[in-house]
Amino acid sequence: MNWKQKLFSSFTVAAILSMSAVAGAVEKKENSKPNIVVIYVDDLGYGDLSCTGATGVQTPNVDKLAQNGILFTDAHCSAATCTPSRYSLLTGSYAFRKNAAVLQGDAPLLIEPGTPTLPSMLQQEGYKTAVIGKWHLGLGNGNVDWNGDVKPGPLEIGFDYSYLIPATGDRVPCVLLENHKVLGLDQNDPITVSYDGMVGTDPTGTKNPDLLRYGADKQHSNTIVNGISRIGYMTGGNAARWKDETIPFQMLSKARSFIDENQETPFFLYFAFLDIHVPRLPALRFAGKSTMGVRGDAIVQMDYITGQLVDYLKSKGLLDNTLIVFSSDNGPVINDGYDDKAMELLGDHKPGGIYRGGKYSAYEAGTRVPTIAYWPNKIKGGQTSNALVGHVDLYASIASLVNHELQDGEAPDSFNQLETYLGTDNKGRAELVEEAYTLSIREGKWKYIQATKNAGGWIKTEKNIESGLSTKAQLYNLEDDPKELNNLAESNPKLVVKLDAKLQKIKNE
Ligand code: NG6
Ligand code: CA
Repeated sequence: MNWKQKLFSSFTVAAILSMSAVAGAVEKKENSKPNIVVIYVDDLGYGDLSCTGATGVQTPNVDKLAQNGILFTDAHCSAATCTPSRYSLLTGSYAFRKNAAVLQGDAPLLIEPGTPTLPSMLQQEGYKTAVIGKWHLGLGNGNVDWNGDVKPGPLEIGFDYSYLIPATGDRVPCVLLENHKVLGLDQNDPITVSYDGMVGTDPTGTKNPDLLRYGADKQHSNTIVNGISRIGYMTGGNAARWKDETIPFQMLSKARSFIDENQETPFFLYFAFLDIHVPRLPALRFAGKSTMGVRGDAIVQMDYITGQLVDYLKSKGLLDNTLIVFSSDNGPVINDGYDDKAMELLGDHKPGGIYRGGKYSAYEAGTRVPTIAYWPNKIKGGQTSNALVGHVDLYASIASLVNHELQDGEAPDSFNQLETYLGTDNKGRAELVEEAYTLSIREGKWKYIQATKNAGGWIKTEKNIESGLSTKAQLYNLEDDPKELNNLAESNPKLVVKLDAKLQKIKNE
């Protein structure tokens, strides 16, 4: 309460009591548990926002969240690819414990029903929960029938509502699911999906390159949907196939309905963008809105939709008591399989900011992603925090926020960092594991990257990204050398042994 509100409340108790119905409703909203919205962008790099130094694209709506909230400069998703990061976000458990890796579009559900999850914990605490957007955590039991009830899925692990892109934008099946059903499916045109070989007679990128809007590499040259060849084969489901251009708007519309329906209870919305992952097909109204071609235009679209979502919460009188966490599931990639001119049009924009590497990489740009916490009622605006934080901690931090006591085995790798997330302290984590085809550990200014058997040459040759993998141990002092240019492992053998032992211990916990 500010002084005006205090004055108002002390002098007008009687008046409020006489207006109890209306005032009671206002009080209830103010005192009740906050709504929680996690906005998770796909493949957005540390430097991809104007508030983190982007050139070539402006993100005024996201910048506003940062300006009126906290911008974290050393926050990390759990891994340098999508599935493991999302697994950790929802379970509060490191993804290496589950061997979580990028999943195909027909993979079974990775999180077993019964596993405590962020949404199931919030359900227990009286929240209504929804996931809207990219899932990529598997669906079904391993032999999913896309024409029937597609389950288990989000509804079986803690979400009350789901509206899903099943895997990635570049993987079949290219259909949207609402709860257990494929939306708009004509039962006379059933869907078959395969990652083993061709099904049906639909054109593919390999056979029909003349039908493509973008050229693609071999892995992305299977079934063509909406003029784009994808990874994997599908046939049928023609009426249900998505138009990439309209997905963010459909997501926004579903988010508004979810908010409408649940405005009287606290809610948790996991809003998982498809942008700015490939294929990048922003709606026409965003064409040319950046100087970077479709990758930049997709960032503009993401920013616009974020603004619309925030405005909607505001129009409903809900924004002040909503905690919004905005971030990304892994670092940036420019060329991820399609000839969309993202590389040619990049200019001097640095998608990973000053950091080395990118998506797939063990260097900092792999997991150090722009992260913003915003909550008008609680978070003082205009803050920048350099505390070391991990998205894996959102589970325990949010649990603390809603007074949920963690049970044994619940969110095992998640630490309560609520004070840091709310900006009332700047401590952050003492240590944090980063994952990217190897494991690294951060401790204060130090970062140790474990040696691997091979140096991940494909990341450089196929993606033009420095992998950060090496057959030798690596040790960096990020305070003096944030770009990870000077490997200090050989001159600090004791520290290497110590950090390696620490990592092993965490692995064996
Ligand atoms: C890779 C895909 C890439 C992307 C990635 C997952 C290649 C050749 N292809 O297998 O395009 O889909 O998986 O991205 O690398 S993620 O953001 O969902 O992790
Ligand atoms: Ca991703």
